[in-house]
Amino acid sequence: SRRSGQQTGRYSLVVVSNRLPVDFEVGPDGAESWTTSPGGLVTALEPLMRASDGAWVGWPGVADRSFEPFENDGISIVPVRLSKQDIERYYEGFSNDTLWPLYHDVISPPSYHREWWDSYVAVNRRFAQAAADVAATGATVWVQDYQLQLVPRMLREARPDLVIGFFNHIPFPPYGIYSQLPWRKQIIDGLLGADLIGFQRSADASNFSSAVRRLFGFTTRGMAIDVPDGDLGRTRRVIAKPFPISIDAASFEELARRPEIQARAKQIREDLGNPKKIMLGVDRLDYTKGIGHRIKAYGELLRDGRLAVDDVVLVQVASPSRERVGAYMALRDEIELMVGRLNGDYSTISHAAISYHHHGYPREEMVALYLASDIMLVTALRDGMNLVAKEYVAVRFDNDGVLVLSEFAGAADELRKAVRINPHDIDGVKDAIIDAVEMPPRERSKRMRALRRKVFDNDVAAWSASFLETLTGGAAVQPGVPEN
Ligand code: GDG
Repeated sequence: SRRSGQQTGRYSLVVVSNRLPVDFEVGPDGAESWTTSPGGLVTALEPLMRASDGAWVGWPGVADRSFEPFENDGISIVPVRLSKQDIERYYEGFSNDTLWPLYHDVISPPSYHREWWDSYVAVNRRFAQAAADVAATGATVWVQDYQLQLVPRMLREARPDLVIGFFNHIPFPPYGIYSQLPWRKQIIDGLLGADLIGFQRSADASNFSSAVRRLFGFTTRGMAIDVPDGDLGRTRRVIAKPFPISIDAASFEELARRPEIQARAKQIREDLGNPKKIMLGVDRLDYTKGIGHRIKAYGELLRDGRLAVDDVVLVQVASPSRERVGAYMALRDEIELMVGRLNGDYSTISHAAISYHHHGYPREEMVALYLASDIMLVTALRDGMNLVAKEYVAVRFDNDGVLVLSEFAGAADELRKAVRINPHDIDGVKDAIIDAVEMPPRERSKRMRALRRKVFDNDVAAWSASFLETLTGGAAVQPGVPEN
């Protein structure tokens, strides 16, 4: 029962995300090329996409350029065009300066601008149309993340034959916070166009269901929401359910076992002066990650003499992020002021208190850093999952290392054997760091084994398989099913 005028495409599995798994790049000499950005999501979906004739709809990372669909490594790439103004309003504006802070407990105040909202609607429509154009009759479409929350409803209206899933990679806030949003009903209505809405934690799924009840009064029972469909009193069942995302754990362990990466880890320890304990933070430079709280706790431990600068170092990788958004510029100044002060107060000629890096590194270097570090500090104030915590665990095949983990990261639901912290409680963070420093080897190994079981049992392939099986009832998307 397609709407007249809508042609169907040929793809039986369509993934829709803000960014494509490939980036279009223009070199300094003007040379144009496509580079693959091998994220976990691509790794997990690649085999399924190849086996079931899949297409990926998204933005190629460059403004004002149109591209025809093309094939990349067995996956069809369908680029969506964004203008410079779309990027400013839909992406940097509504996505990263309205929704991102709102969904992360208003750690930074969200900005509400009607022209950003208008752009968000227009761009979501463009993504929905692109997906509708390429999806085969009865295809499965999987929409990713907060930038595209209106796409499920728009798709369902254009193509009622489709099976539509949505996964939210960031938290869904409690109603008291969510209700600030001037477009709170439109966003919920957009999401309810999906058959299955996945969240990181069960708290996110129940926050969503409660917003549905408060704003629309629909009946919800457990994970099921009955959404009125048409005017004959019929309802359509939508499921809102947690699917905690993960990483390709085996590939991280494989990297960690390579002799050259182990040698690099040793070299890093030596270059840092072979301190007794190396602590590590790895985050996009984002106000949700609690980088300042971590530095404050560490600085007080040095001040109090509970840690000595000759014995420890904090390596902080803060990868550049959203540098055109005001809150991120202010955060960078704040963090770099703290780092400078702390190093000024406590570093000696031979030992820096903090080794700070505002860079992105190749994955190999990240794995070497994880291997070289005795203690991993994840102090997020709010985080959908936090993959860094899982990556640290996946590389520690030596069953050593201590993970200090914020209870406000989604990963805390699964990684119960981490040293848990409330990052707002600076004294508690300080005590947890000392516990990690003093933890005996047997205790470290016992905890790391338990953490590794969790991460390897639910890797990203298990995550995507379980989402798609729930979405399609195990029928529509299976690798190895021949076409026709
Ligand atoms: C969002 C949600 C959720 C970081 N710096 C470098 C680098 N990274 C990699 C890490 C990790 C990824 O980026 C960051 O993932 P996180 O999960 O930690 O955080 P977000 O970027 O905020 O991701 C989050 C996630 O979506 C998935 O659903 O877990 O809660 O906020 O893989 O290793 N990688 C390299 N160089 C760097 O400098 N190569």
